[in-house]
Amino acid sequence: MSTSRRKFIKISALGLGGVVASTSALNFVGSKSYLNELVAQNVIKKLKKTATYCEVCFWKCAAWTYSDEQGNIKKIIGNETDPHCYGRLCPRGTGGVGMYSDEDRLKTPLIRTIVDGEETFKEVSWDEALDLIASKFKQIKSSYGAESIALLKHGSPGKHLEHLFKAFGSDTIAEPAYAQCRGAREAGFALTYGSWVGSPEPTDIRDTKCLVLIGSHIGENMHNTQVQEMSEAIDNGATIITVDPRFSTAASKSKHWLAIKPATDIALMLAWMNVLIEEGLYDEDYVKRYTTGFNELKDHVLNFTPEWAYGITTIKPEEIRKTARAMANAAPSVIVHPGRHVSWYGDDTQRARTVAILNALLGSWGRRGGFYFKESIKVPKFPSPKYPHPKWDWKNICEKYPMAQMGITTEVIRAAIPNKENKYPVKAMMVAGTNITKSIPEKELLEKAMNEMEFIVVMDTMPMDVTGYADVVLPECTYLERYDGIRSATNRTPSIAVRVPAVQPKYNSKPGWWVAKQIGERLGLGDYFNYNDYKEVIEWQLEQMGTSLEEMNKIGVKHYPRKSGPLYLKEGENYEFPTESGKIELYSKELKNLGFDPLPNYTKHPEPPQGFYRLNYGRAPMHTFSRTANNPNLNDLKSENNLWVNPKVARIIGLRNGQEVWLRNQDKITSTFGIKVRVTERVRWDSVYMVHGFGHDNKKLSRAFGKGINDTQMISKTMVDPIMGGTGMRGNFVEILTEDPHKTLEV
Ligand SMILES: Nc1nc2c(c(=O)[nH]1)N[C@H]1C(S)=C(S)[C@@H](COP(=O)(O)OP(=O)(O)OC[C@H]3O[C@@H](n4cnc5c(=O)[nH]c(N)nc54)[C@H](O)[C@@H]3O)O[C@H]1N2
Ligand SMILES: Nc1nc2c(c(=O)[nH]1)N[C@H]1C(S)=C(S)[C@@H](COP(=O)(O)OP(=O)(O)OC[C@H]3O[C@@H](n4cnc5c(=O)[nH]c(N)nc54)[C@H](O)[C@@H]3O)O[C@H]1N2
Ligand code: SF4
Ligand SMILES: [Mo]
Repeated sequence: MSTSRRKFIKISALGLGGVVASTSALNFVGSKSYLNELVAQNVIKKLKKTATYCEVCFWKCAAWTYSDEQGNIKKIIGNETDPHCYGRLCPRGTGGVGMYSDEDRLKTPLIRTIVDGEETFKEVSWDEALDLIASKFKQIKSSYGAESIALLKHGSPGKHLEHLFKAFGSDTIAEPAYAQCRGAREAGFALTYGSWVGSPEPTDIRDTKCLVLIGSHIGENMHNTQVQEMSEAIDNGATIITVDPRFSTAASKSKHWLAIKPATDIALMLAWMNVLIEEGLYDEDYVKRYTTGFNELKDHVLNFTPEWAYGITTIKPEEIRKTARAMANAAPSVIVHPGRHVSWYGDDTQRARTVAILNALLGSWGRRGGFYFKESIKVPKFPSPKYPHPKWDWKNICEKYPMAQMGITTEVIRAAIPNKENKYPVKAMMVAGTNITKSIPEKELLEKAMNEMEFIVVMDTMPMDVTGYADVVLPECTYLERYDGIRSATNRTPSIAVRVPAVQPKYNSKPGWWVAKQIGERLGLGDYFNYNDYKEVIEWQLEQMGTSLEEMNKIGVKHYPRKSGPLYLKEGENYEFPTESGKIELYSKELKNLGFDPLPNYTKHPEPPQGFYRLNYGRAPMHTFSRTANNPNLNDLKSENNLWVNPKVARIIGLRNGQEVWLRNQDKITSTFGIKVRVTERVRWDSVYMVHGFGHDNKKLSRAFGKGINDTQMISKTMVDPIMGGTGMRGNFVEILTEDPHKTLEV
């Protein structure tokens, strides 16, 4: 097969008619005051109120959608009783209505076709699209096995498709929210405590006396309750210590900002351990009772003094000692936050281990103001036949990485590239709710794999970049227009929330559950989809859980009592951790047996060559990854990203605030678009910074097209975590170009 079989098609090739929707800016004065305003104006009484949970990010805040008699969504407001939001949505959740009203949405199914020798998409009926998918799936199953069809997914639609795939016989499933996000953290904590941190993180921020943020930029990272609890903790006098090479929003609220040299965090943490142990500040009783390997750790960190770390991290020894003492002072009500997007430098599981060990020395796991013991309630599974047993699955593809506990997207994608040694070839793929062209770096790998695959289906709400690879594009309706699975919250106490459609699906879009059922039936898997409407599934489950859809429509969130015991350890309690030793494993025999360092070590990472700067990226409060860049309400608040540049660098290169520049990375990849400079002391002189998710190159995204630079385009070099296969993305270096490189080329 020729490698250029599949031409990348931009949906702009189509003349889809657009319905003009309101783009008026929403008033982001905070949900509660807005609610009061509506109540005062007597508006709210006339509006219909529907229960939902937010899908703008994966914190899944429970909310109320208010719509009028004509079916227009007027407002989305947080559910007061929800432990994920305490009645307040973040700006993105409030602006979620823009996902519904965006006139650039995918409107009808599309099939790749050839017109006058040119590949393009044609609009088709659902039947035509679904029939094609089913016949291709059957054909690929008979040639290679169902295992050869992979699913890449994120969010609610993924759950429905996962059911379809497992019923069909494929567990070749992965998501960027693992290997490109929090996978290394989960591996590091699982190795130490025997369990994942999980989402939402069981950090008892509300009651903490000291919160240590290591590259966790809460405040820009808008994970709702963490932001709210952090602000409460600050009001209550908690000490905030932020370790970040950039003066983040969190750093601006901190007593101590440690402007660490990028990629040196493990050295800082080893020095903190050294101080805690040498000065006898660690929780001796906790360590004795609950941990194993303390003596090995003590010997290990003996020489990692603050003076040693100073030379590596650029943080003064006195500052290291002062902050270590501040943590010990607050202990056990102290949290060294595990972070979330931790795929940074390739030694990320070891960095997560360092964080985990520090918390153990401080005795914060299972303590008030540290980490609480979380609990959730199990949602009963709707009756359905057993899944067949696949001959191989994602685990086989990822076997090179012993601690991979979920599918690694990059490995699953690589498996599509023919290779004699590859016993587990991927031949087709379905992508749902994930924009892999922006969330997975290594464009070359992606393009090669996409070209090789025999069939690709993309289900999205928007004509995102990833649709360009598809043979079939399916328009899912937004979360405001559909039922989805019951959200079971893992929190201080268990609770559930439901998602009920507030309005009918716009255009010719359909819910993900419906798509899964339709494909399933065409594949002869009707028994797995024994309902006409997903509503029936929820109704059945709710009944098992002692409630009903009627009740849930009134309350949105239902709370259940805790059953697993207290939130924290009792004084002197004997507690068995789910590790092999039953203890917190400071020294990891498991890692040792696998041939890795049983105790974390600092390793030096490459530094930017002369004239280059380390590319740093992060979040903006009003956007989620690449998914909201075109959202009319959120685009109104921030339509492009900026390049943060230190004044010293600006002076050397001669840059002004607001000047447009382009970037070229160490592999000579030049940014497609330009970006405006923001000269600021808030970033170190050795790095530049931008918000992830901008620089869209599909014209069909009318508001987002060409706005800012796509950080992923500049990440061509990755550093893979040998323990769990995560994609370290922070080892790329860029030079700043003041002339438009594309213009120069044309001359
Ligand atoms: N360069 C770089 N890469 C990164 C990151 C970074 O900061 N920089 N962050 C990493 C992290 S932490 C994560 S978790 C991942 C996230 O990566 P992704 O999971 O790819 O996240 P999004 O960019 O939000 O892509 C979501 C896609 O789902 C679509 N979508 C939204 N709502 C729905 C829906 O209801 N149904 C369907 N079918 N589709 C929907 C959106 O239009 C979009 O195309 O990216 C990782 N990759
Ligand atoms: N508004 C908004 N909030 C979100 C999201 C979103 O898209 N939008 N996405 C959510 C998701 S899925 C995730 S995973 C989280 C991600 O958010 P977090 O886990 O909080 O953070 P990261 O993206 O890893 O890191 C960003 C911070 O790390 C700093 N940093 C860079 N290099 C280093 C280093 O070497 N050492 C240290 N100590 N710091 C460094 C950067 O300056 C930046 O402040 O955000 C979540 N919250
Ligand atoms: S944190 Fe914001 S975007 Fe995420 S679920 Fe909650 S309201 Fe929605
Ligand atoms: Mo993430």
